[in-house]
Amino acid sequence: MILYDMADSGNCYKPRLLMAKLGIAFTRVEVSSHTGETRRPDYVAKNPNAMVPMLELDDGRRIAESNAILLYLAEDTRFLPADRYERALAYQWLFFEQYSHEPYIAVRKALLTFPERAKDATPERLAQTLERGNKALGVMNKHLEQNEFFAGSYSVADIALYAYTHTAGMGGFQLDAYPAVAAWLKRVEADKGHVPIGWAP
Ligand SMILES: N[C@@H](CCC(=O)N[C@@H](CS)C(=O)NCC(=O)O)C(=O)O
Repeated sequence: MILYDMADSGNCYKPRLLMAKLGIAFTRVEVSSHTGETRRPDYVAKNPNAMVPMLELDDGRRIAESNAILLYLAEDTRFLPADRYERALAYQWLFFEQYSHEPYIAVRKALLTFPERAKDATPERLAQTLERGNKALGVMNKHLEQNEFFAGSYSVADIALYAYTHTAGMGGFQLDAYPAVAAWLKRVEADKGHVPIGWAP
């Protein structure tokens, strides 16, 4: 399989982390948004949404959207709960990650650390992403005060939420204010086969 990937992207880290844990061999092709490669016509022909990650299967079929890739890879493994209710919880947190978490926590980090995004880092945008990102961290903290993981045991939901939560400090979020989240980050890192964001096959 080929993963169209970007080394410092949390969205791309999600499938990389799961493939590392599953011991799945893959080729990674760097397509960086920093240099505009995601918008190159040959890449847009493959993914009209002009984003990474994208997984290309051995037969040439392709899957975009990080959480869809996670669900594809996790089928019949311990990373997708067998129990119907817990599986629904995993979906719940995957959708939460994309709608209520990533657009604020990932985006604020990009606004503050990616030179090409600096022009978008207006005071209004920084204030909005800070407020909504903190709301998401609060929701996670509340859940994690009562639960070890997001959907029963460690699952794709933890992978998806870990990807940008562990670097939230780079976006100006104070993780110390969310002790249950901080403790969960350590549990995720202690799960068998964990690799850091910089890992590549
Ligand atoms: N919802 C998508 C978001 C992917 C996304 O935002 N990818 C960024 C890199 S982290 C990207 O490719 N941006 C392209 C660009 O800005 O040109 C997913 O979860 O895969």
